Amino acid sequence: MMNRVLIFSVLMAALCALASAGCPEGYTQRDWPDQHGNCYKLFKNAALWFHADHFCRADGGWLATIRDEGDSAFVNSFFISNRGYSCHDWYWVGGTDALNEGTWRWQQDGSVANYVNWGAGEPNNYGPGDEDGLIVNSATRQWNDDRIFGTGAPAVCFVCEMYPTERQCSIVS
Ligand SMILES: [Ca+2]
Ligand SMILES: [Ca+2]
Repeated sequence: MMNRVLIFSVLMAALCALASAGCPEGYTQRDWPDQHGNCYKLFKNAALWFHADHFCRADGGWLATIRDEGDSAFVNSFFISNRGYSCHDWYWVGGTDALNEGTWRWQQDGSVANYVNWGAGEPNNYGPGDEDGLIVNSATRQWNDDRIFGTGAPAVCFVCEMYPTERQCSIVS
């Protein structure tokens, strides 16, 4: 009898945890277990990388991370299917080499980008200032480094990412 009660409690707790994972309004949850079912939102506002990074942080997340081919495909199709008429072909994600020129890291956790998908000749840190923000061409999924603020910095749509929310879940016994 005790065992049954215990098993029931564990089962309910597990169901409760599953049911309570979710995303804040405006965010879409990715199919678990891909990136732990993280939440994504496309901001259809043209912004500099610098500002885009700030908006994602303000929401409790980060500019999207692309750790592998699966992330690249997911984030790109998420962008394409949600962009409507507001966004152009390019969007910002969370890679930057602002800290150390040439070393690309993710804003999510500062980890070095091992998977990369640079377009031909990129990253080139082109121009008088640094190009330290990671911008993606949705037509090819390939990357370019571009300016994060200042003269010539592009303003484009951007994708924010965050962990699923854990809501309070009480079991009445
Ligand atoms: Ca750079
Ligand atoms: Ca470049």
